[in-house]
Amino acid sequence: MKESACLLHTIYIGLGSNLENPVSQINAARIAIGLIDGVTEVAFSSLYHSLPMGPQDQPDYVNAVIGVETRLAPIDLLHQLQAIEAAQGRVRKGERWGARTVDLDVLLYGDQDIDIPDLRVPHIGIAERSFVLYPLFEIAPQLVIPGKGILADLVANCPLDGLKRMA
Ligand code: ROI
Repeated sequence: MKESACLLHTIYIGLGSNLENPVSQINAARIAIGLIDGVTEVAFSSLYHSLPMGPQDQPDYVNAVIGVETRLAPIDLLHQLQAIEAAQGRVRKGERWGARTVDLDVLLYGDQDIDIPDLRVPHIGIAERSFVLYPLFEIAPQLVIPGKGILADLVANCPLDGLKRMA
């Protein structure tokens, strides 16, 4: 990968966990993301306690959003994030929307629209999910989301759905 040929992008990644001590999982993933070669953390939101979206017979979640700068291509970043998920014991059981030790979603990649196998950016549910919008707004209140609009407006129209910022 010829990193030098690529521009520096600001990327936002959503972190979510509801198994095996979610706060530790989120903190471990944050550290691991910062250790990816060519990735620099520029912002990290508070941790948020959230009710499960999707099947209700699973534990509550802890969510956060990290902002990073990198020249890595989207697919290379995705592979690095998948390796972190695997290292933290994430098992994909084929069940859609089931519990997970850690989930790392590329929410935004600069102002790009990306649609390649395994990666849609902006992330598909970004505009409706309180556990994504509120932490993102905390660290990047000025953002405009390609195809969705002004982040502040999306937040204003998104119910909290039980989301609570943790101390
Ligand atoms: N629900 C919440 N509250 N937080 C998440 O990170 C989360 N992630 C998911 C599904 C199963 C959709 N529900 C979630 O992937």
